[in-house]
Amino acid sequence: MKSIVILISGRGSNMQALLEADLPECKIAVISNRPDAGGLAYARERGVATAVVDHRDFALRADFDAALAEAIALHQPDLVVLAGFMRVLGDAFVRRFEGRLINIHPSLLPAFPGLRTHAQALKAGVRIHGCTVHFVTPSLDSGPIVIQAAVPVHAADTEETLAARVLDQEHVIYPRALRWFLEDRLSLDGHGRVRVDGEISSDVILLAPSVQ
Ligand code: NHR
Ligand code: GAR
Repeated sequence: MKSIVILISGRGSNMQALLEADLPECKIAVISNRPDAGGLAYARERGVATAVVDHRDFALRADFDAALAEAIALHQPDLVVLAGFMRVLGDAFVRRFEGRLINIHPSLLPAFPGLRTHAQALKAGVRIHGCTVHFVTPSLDSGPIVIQAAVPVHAADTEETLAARVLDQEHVIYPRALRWFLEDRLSLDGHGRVRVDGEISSDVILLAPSVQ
């Protein structure tokens, strides 16, 4: 059976969506870098193994990364899933798990990498925003893309209303990406792109604003 480790830093709604999705059977553990992460309580209630590696216990990022890597390795995971994990990971960590490390980012990458993505989108005036599941590489928010979902940006949107619309789609696409992984349908094509076996091509054109 495949083993998955989910890394969280806070609320953990993406982790919750993954735990609630009816995925093929797998072993799941949850690790947080914050002892007070809301998602930990939910995972414990469901009987999921949890651990905390508090980044504030380490003066050096490399030492935190090493301790986190050890805590993860105990589970011998086939995949490490960043779900609202808020610490940038160093090259050594990423290389150790490269090819089996994925993240969900709240923008349509390569637009708006980094933090405060919804504020960035509103400032840029884009009409379409969204979220991206990607493999993690040492270079932040720029690894091979697995799946994206788009949402319209409304004139009256605030960071909060836009974030909520994007988050709903995160909860749709992250379980889908994990299902593809568990069904062995994901591979890299050698040019830094992801292949999804059995993918159905779509000829739907999305437009926003959706006026005639
Ligand atoms: N690490 C690598 N090497 N590559 C990626 O693509 C990564 C990563 C670590 C996390 C998630 C990410 C996102 O989806 C992610 C992708 C945190 C920051 C950040 O600047 C940036 C991007 C992401 C997560 N964090 C601050 C830091 O100093 C701390 C912010 C905080 O604690 O609130 O690490 O956008
Ligand atoms: C999600 O929107 C996720 O995409 C984002 O933080 C939120 C976490 O919510 N991640 C990042 O911004 C990474 N830098 P959650 O804890 O409820 O899943």
